[in-house]
Amino acid sequence: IHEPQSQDSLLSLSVDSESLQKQIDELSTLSDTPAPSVTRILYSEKDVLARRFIKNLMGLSGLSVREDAVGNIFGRWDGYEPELAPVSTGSHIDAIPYSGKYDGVIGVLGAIEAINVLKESGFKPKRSLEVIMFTSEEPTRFGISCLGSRLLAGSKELAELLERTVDSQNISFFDAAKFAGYANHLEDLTSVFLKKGSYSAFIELHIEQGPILEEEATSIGVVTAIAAPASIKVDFEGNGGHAGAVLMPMRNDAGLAAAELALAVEKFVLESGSIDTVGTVGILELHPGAINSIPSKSHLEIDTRDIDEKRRNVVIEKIHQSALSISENRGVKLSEFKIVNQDPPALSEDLITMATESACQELNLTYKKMISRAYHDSLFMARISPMGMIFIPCYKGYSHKPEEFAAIEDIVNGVRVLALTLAKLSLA
Ligand code: HGY
Ligand code: MN
Ligand code: MN
Ligand code: MN
Repeated sequence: IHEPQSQDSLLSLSVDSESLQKQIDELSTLSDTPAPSVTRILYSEKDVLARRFIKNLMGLSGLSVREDAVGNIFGRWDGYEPELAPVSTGSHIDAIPYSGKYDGVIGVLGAIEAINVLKESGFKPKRSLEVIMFTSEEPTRFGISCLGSRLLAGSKELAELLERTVDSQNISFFDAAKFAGYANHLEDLTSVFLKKGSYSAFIELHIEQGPILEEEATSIGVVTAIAAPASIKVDFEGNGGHAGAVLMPMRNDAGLAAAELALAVEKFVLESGSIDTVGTVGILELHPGAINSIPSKSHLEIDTRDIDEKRRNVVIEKIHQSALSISENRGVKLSEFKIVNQDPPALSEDLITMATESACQELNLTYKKMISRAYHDSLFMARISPMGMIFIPCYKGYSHKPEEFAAIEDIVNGVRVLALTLAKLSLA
């Protein structure tokens, strides 16, 4: 039997901040856009190189590495009671176009470093510890957010959808996955599904992607809930035509239909009655995209979220009604109105938030409970495991843009809280 381990040896152990910063900087160079931006798209060449980088670090930390059919990567440290459900932690390394180098990365590199800290302190895990690098948290390539964690959480509809999904270059999901070396079991994506109870706990370290911790000079955010995200794809079609020759009363301009709907999205979220309702039209494409040709097609992608699911669904319904009436009034065809995802929020597990809070207290770090307005793989891991998240401050709350920044001292605080929390959960 193992004598209760002194956790105070953990309190002292220092994170190797130098090598962690170097890893963050090196990983950021695996990008399709020039520094300081990072662009790393699912199954791209740079993504494959980044995956190799992560697997190598997992190996160097003595983790046994496995990958599933879609490229979720698992690095495991066996506990002395390996038959118990492990404790897991992790995040993503894919990056949307022209974004930053900390979103997701902190929760993967930081998790591996947390394992290093625990090993060096002589800690012996009872429950195995598993670091997970999730495939494609960002929706960039195939329009589906949290693709890897949705599958892990057992989404049958996603498994079916991926069989007929292509990206904007008409490359199928399966061909893209094969390019990245994930060729086996693609015919049966249900092999990715994890059973409920596969983990006793899942906890994710992530930058806040908001300004509160920095503004309040608080070191750690203990996340209590993750907001409910939804995304909608809309296509309008009109007759198009010559920008000079077609008189205004004869037009059914698909571009103006899109513009009207975009402003309607803003109106509906502002009138929701809560500051917590948000809406964004992040993609708005006009066809043919020539200055002197009336847009004959428009394609919008709408992201709307709220911490209150019902309030968010009211906004979605209003957007749908508005798309129909715009189509009617402007004589344009609403050729597509597709709700891509309409997810419920997720609540963190008390067991995990309490372990995190006591870790902060023992490490003498200030912390505050807060919600996450951004979604994360944790939103889906919560469907199969008790979930928790640890936030660290980031510069002015910037994220999804090259100015994203987290100070190494804050990253080190996050890694130490993660390490101590993992230790507590592993011995639970
Ligand atoms: O969009 C999000 O909330 C996440 O950062 N991908
Ligand atoms: Mn992101
Ligand atoms: Mn993220
Ligand atoms: Mn479309």
